[in-house]
Amino acid sequence: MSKLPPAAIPEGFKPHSSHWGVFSAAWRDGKLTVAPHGGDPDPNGIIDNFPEAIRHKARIAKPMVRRGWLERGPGPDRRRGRDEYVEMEWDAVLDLLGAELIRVRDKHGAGAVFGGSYGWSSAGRFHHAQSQVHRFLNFAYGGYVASVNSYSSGAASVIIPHTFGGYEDMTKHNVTWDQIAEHTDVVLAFGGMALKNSMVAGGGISQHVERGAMQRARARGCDFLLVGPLRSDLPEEAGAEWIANIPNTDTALMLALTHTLVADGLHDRAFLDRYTVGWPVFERYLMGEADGQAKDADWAAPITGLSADAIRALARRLAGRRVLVTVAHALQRAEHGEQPVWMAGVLAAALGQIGLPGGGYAYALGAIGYYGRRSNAVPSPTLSQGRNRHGNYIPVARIADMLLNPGKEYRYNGQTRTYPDIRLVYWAGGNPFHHHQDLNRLRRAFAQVDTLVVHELAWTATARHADVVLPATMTLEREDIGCSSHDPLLVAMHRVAEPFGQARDDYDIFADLSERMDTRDAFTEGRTTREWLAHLYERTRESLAAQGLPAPSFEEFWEAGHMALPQNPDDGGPWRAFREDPVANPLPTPSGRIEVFSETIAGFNEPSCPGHPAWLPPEDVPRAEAPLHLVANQPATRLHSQLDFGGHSIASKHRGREVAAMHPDDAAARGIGDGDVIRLFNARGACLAAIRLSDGVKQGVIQLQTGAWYDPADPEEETPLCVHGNPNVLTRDVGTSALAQGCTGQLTTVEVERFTGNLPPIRAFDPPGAAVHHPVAAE
Ligand code: PGD
Repeated sequence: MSKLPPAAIPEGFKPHSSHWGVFSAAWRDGKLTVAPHGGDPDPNGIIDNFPEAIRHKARIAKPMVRRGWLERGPGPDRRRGRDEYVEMEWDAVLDLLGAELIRVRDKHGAGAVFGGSYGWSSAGRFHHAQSQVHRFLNFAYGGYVASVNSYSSGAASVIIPHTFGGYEDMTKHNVTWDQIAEHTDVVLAFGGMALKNSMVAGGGISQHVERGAMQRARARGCDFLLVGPLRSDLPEEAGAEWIANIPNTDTALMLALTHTLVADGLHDRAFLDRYTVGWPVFERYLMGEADGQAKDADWAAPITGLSADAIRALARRLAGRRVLVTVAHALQRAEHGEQPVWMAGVLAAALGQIGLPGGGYAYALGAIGYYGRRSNAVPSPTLSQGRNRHGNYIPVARIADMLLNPGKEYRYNGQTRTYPDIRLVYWAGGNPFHHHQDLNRLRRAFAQVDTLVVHELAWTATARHADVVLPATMTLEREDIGCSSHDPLLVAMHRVAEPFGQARDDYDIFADLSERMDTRDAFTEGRTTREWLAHLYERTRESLAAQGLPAPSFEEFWEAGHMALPQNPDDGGPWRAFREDPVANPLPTPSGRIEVFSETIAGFNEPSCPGHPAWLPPEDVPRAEAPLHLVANQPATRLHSQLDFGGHSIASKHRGREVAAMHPDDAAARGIGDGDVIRLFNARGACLAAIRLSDGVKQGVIQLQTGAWYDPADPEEETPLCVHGNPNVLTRDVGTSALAQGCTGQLTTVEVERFTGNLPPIRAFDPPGAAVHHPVAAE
């Protein structure tokens, strides 16, 4: 990967984009070559996964049907994930699937189809796989059981609307990186702001600015304070001080910081009076008047693993300075994940900095690339998904619960809801065997349905559990438009390669299936892919024209390859306006103010999420049989599980196995040396990984990033060993609380030991066994 002059597309290269960066690509001597966007100051190396991935053996070349499903027909089957596959021709497989879709629709209706299809798929906005599935099901079925929220921010996206107002306002229209570089004195980053996370943005990103902004802020004298168990969660450029607390104790630390501020009279009483509601109720809890326990530094010290003096000193250091509090998505992907999201805003309110340039609270700043930037002044092209008239949904991370417990009641956001009885699951553009927790439980859940359909470009474990596997094109094999709402570049994603084998675009597959459901015209609106791109582009062009700006035709945009978009001013968004006049510009909360105490949440009567932020001790804590915290975080060398077989991802592994990191003292106590293969295990499962020793990992913690493809040593077993290093065989499938039911995959507890047995081979990227289907003529 070489860096190019600004905005140039090298001779013979075609423009394209990915969630991890805008780039261009060409074939040179039979090999795909990629170059990052010339205007990108800090390109993301993940684009280097493409060259090896594009023609890799892990790609799916033909439609495949699971033998058991083909021979015995639809129905619950624990052979999923264990069976072999039968190759079929496109027409035959679409006939078969069309008939099954009609059977389920006629017999069970839209409420028996789960079409949530969560997943990031690829950057292009037209071939966005989730939108394609939803659109198809909305026309073919009139709807489907959907999923709400995300694995990224399941807890935050539910609590923020109750307590601070709009989730988008909190994350996307708030403090920017430019403001930090210019104004901030202290960035107090709970969970850090790891560049591997901010270098990714759904829809694409043309300029990775975070490293440079931290460098500028630091050079001006800004202090970065990293609270968390991994030193690598802020880059070297930030020159951060590392406050290594015990995982999932941040709420206790925030309470103690706030307690010191109040006890010392350093809190901003005028701000709290004018801009918040419920502070007096919370203050009684904080100071111990409500329950007899002051949440002071002495109380927090043993919980957090920090000294009481250090906590007090930290609080005093914050008072009176331009402080920005941030909380990584990771913190709320854990038991009671709502609490640090809420409490961090209360701490920022006590400091009185909310709404000032570079100050206050910016939840998830640094956790993903579209936060901390200016928004575009024109709308992005987006595909309409149609209308889901069925209306039922689950919180996204409750999928296994739903499949295993049809008819069971559960609580979500103040409601009592009932799990539907799902017969057919349709997935495109996601990998539940990457994103979900307790994968052995997920296998049992997928064994319950009649039919599991998956569109995939490669043989992920999800594809290996499907009944019908339809080969999808990779982004480089089709045309699209790349953009996100906070990146100033619209990208004409040109086709760079022919489809692999018989792979087809998700759109074309759904168009042909719609034919079998009698909904083709509604689904396609009579447009080819190129016509759709021109159609979707028109909304952006019209808005440019209405603002009197140059508005090139689609053909001109396509020919140029890129187009710069105008952006809105960096004006602090609704937070600045609220600070300036809270009556004229109230927050969209019930009170119009920051809710330190929420009557709405208190009214839900959930012990797992009371009416103000509180310290709720987690259940999953280190104990004899699982004495280490496992941090299962986002990977640096791929996006989630995507292209795990690409060169950049493979290069980060140790002899093919994923690499975990732990403190040398924890390793020595277990006779483990650098580079050894270890077994991580707990009551739910076990996996192998190689080990790297690092004093940048807090003692008592082991870190294993997500995204290594699940690779069971013996798929016939109920809880097989994953030989490759997928931590989701170990994580817990429980919701954050009864309020949000978010994913808690970031943290669990494990034991580890040196693996001394014969090393099992890694077969994650080998296609499953297959036979050719020879249709037999009817007698
Ligand atoms: P990806 O690996 O991006 O993971 O979960 P997600 O399911 O989004 O999956 C996308 C899949 O789409 C890939 O298999 C890719 O091959 C496929 N694909 C790409 N393009 C196309 C296309 O055009 N068509 C089709 N049909 N398929 C395509 C991510 C999720 O994981 C997220 S967002 C988070 S934040 C969570 N993070 C954690 C975590 O921190 N810790 C744990 N333990 N677990 C997590 N899971 C979550």
